[in-house]
Amino acid sequence: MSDQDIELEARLTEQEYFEPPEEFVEQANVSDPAVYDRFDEFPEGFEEYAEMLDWNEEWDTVLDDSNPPFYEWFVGGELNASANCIDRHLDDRGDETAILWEGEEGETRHISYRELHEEVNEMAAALRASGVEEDEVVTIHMPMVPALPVTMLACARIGAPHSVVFAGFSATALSDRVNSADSDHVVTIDGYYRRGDFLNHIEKADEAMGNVDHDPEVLVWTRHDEPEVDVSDDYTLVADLLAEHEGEEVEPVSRDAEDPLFLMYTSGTTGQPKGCQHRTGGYLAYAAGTCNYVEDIKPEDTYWCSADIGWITGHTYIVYGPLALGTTTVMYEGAPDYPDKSRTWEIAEAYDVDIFHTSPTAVRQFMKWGTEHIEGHDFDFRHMTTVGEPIQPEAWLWYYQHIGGEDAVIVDTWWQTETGGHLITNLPAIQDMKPGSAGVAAPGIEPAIYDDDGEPVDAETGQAGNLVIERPWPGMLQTVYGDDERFIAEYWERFSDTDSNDSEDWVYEAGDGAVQATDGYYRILGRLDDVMNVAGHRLGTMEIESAVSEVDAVAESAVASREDAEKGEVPDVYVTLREGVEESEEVRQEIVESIEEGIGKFARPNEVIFVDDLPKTRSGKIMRRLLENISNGEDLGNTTTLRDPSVAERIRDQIHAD
Ligand code: 6R9
Repeated sequence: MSDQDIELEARLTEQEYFEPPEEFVEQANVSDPAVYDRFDEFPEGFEEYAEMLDWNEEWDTVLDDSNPPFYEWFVGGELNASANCIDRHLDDRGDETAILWEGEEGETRHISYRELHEEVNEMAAALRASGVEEDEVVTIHMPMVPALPVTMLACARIGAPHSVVFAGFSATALSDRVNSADSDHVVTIDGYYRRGDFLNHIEKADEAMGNVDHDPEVLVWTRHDEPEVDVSDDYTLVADLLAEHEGEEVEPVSRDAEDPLFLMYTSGTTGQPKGCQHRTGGYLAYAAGTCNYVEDIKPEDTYWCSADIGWITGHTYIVYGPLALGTTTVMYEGAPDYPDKSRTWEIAEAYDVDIFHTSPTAVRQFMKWGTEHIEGHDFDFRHMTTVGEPIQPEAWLWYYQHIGGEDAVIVDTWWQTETGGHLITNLPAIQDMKPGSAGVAAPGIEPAIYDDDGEPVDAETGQAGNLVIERPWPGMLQTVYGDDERFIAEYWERFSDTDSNDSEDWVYEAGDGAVQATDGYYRILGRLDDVMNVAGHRLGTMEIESAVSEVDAVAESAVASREDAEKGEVPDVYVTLREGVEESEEVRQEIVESIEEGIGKFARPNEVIFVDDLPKTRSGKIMRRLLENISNGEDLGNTTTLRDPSVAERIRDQIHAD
């Protein structure tokens, strides 16, 4: 252990809870614990969030739960998300910065609400002129440039749900999503900067279009005034469309509260990702509400969430929530270590960021890089968030001391693509912080821990179990796009009485393990299903395996998660080869490439391990858990259900031979 580790350990042993600074509490958006009582008036409590928005038509029913799990929120209400994020701020805050963007090469753009209004209107006109219709899903494959939120908000304005695909996803992942959503329009960009290089991004769309089973129109933004890479003649340049629609205004379409706002594909327990479908009213209300109460955002703040908009965190906590509240939201295009490891703190200083939101992976990285990159940078956060994975108490304390200067609050927020917004988190002025713990239930949310038989586990027992949510909430997904059965099978079936029409009999299964302490705080232990969390990116082991199976030389494969000090988890791929194929560097390379092509470079395996056989149960199921034990150097545990226990032992001996 280093001196730093010893010091952190000592402090943690000494102190379990950390109080929010008085200065924070005094200015907090919410500091009265009565908020929890108000939200316990279920479902009416959630009206408090809906009232933060402007509605064209007031709802007449807060929650229709007559057909669980197909809940409907703010029924009868009508609104437009783009009008809520832009138009309604024009009178008071038109000249204030809505989006503060910094490109990797150092250029900056301060986009005021008025400018955002103009750009979104022109893009909305352009989309409409290209034939985008209300309720048509537009797939957007774009990096962290202002054109991305502009396109999202333009879609929202004309009532076309968007499906944003993280820019790091491969051509195959893109074509899968375009096919699944049956998108007739795909919006992309020529390229963007990453660690000083201009990446050709459009080539992914070029390749993807060959695998799309229909013929979508491709609209192309350019990172600079002119395209920097070849753009196919079949595509339409957005710049040309915008020129045709300069100055045009598009009346925001009044959307039913239940009309979908977007799809976000996420990994599950099968090879095919699921399109989580989010509603307009409930989602936006929940995004605005949690930004207000959990993130403590005020219009005059500068708020920086360093996630990528291509994931749910960016949707809710870079775009929709912050803009609905009329604040300034920061976007940075590039890598945190380009041109050097102090880039993050330079940005924080230059823009005087008040609220900073990042992932435990980033914190561990900053910690590894060392405090010398922070020193000398004059920034002062009032509030900091973590999301995406459990944060180890040591990393938490380091973040608290070195980034927060011991006078910022930290909120650890647990939630998922499916949940739309935070579900387990403290309200920073109300509860004390407890390193390593996500905290208590958010207002109105009813989490519980069940054992495998569906019996509630009492906090007093200190026992871990399945994290579930016993009551609906406005930010929850509506369904899996086009697949109501999968929606039920993935999230509800296990712990619900699916024959019942009483919503009390329906329980949402999160897929995470958790334990509740007697103080009511939840500690999240990680996924219990075949989903991994690599540097906060969610990946299905089955998705990786299906990419591996594309390689001819491979007979069978299994992906196991290995614990990693920096990324949290990384995938190890165990492979058996076909008869007559020898293991070789070429085959290994082919496997890695197949994963990069099928999913994206961010899914690259930690190791490819060639084995003679995979451990299987008597019924022939591969036991990934055993491989995980092997990858992590743990005991094999009970191997009696294996067809041939010696297989696991041989793999263990092969890997840990030295
Ligand atoms: C928002 C987001 C969801 C999964 C989730 C869990 C893990 C998220 C966490 C956390 C521990 C936290 N997770 N927040 N684990 N503490 N504060 O990350 O969505 O990409 O769908 O991932 O991430 O395992 O089930 P998503």
